[in-house]
Amino acid sequence: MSEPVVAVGLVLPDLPRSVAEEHMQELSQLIDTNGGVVVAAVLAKRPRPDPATFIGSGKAEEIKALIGERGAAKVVFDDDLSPAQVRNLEKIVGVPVIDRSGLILDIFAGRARSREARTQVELAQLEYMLPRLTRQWSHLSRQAGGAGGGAKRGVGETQLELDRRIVRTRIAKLKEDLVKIEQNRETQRKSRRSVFTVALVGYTNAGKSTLFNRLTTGGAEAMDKLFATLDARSQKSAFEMPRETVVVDTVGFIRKLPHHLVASFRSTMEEAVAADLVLHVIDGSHPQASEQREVGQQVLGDLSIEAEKVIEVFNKSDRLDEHFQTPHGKNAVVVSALTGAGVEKLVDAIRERQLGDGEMMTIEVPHDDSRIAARLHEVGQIYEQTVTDRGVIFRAWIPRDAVHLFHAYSSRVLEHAKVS
Ligand SMILES: Nc1nc2c(ncn2[C@@H]2O[C@H](COP(=O)(O)OP(=O)(O)OP(=O)(O)O)[C@@H](O)[C@H]2O)c(=O)[nH]1
Ligand SMILES: [Mg+2]
Repeated sequence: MSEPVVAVGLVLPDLPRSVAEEHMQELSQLIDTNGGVVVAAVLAKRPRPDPATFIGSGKAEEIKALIGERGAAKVVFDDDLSPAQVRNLEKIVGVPVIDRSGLILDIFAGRARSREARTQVELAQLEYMLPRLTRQWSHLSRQAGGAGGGAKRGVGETQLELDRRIVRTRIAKLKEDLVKIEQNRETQRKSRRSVFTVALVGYTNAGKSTLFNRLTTGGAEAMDKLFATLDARSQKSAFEMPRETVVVDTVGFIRKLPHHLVASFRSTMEEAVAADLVLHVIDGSHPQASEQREVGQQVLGDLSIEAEKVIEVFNKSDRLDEHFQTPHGKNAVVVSALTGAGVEKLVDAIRERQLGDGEMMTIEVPHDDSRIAARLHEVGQIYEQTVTDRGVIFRAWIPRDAVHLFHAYSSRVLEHAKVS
């Protein structure tokens, strides 16, 4: 059964209410992903956060009443709270209070499968927990299988000091483990240096794994949950490419991602840094698409990934209405990973990146024009050919200096001709 939760957000003067509501929508998705259900959502409006209770003690009392009314077991905040704010709030409302980082860390902990992801999440959790350890805290050293094993209290050391020492020791151990895991990854990456790697990055739930499955022979789990993917997974391209190509799926981003997670998932995101090409997947149908795009750009910037290495992939085109502004230029493609629409264009864009100076063209050669067919075989790289009653339609890469030879045969020109 889902745990009943009260969701709380704060509206500051510079935030439009509609945006605050979208953010609450996302919070409720996070809560749902974590096995909870929102039984009441509260937006508190204030000029600034209250240092003691974040939302003010009056609002906290209102929430307490709501909890009683709706039978809620927990309160979840859309923002991060200081340890003192959590304590003060819990005193008023009488149920556990979870902040945004705590919630996201919980989700990650529930999803982590590989040794690397589990190490990364545990490290982030402990770093988060350390300043929050208090005397009321359950004693770590007594927990079977807990962080400390059989640590004993030193002379003059309080239980709290012991708990902190146990956590710090564990943090140091996890950091060492991560260094080893990273070295392994690095070795693997070096062994495939001649391979062209394409990394899929972007906001959580944008459709990275669905697109990964389209571009490869599949196997990634895709679902309507936030942070379905935590591990970087790589697989060969299912499409024929000029170079041997591997596609890498990665962990998603979210706005206000807990900084402990950013730090510990750095090695996973290194996959994007090391990639030859980055596909920044954006859910174009999302009401917050432009904010999500900015979050992605921010992360790519933080990773020092140059813009030239990035193609923006506007996904979920099957859900777009006619008002959607189709992005222009070589660095943007519109696809539906679900239906496959536009994927061929994206694959062409990847091929073009690999081949450098040239263009992917669709060229229709009439049956009686053997001269141009010969020319095409001579200078082009042919990926597909379809025989029709009029001629043969080729998908081919043509070097820049030969593009003009085929203009009259390219389907773009043919389509124009049909219209006029
Ligand atoms: N309508 C529509 N839905 C899509 C499309 N692509 C993906 N989805 C759906 O969006 C949801 C999220 O897809 P995923 O591929 O898991 O997204 P992701 O980016 O890998 O998400 P995380 O791993 O959680 O960060 C799933 O329910 C998909 O079926 C698309 O082109 N159109
Ligand atoms: Mg995924």
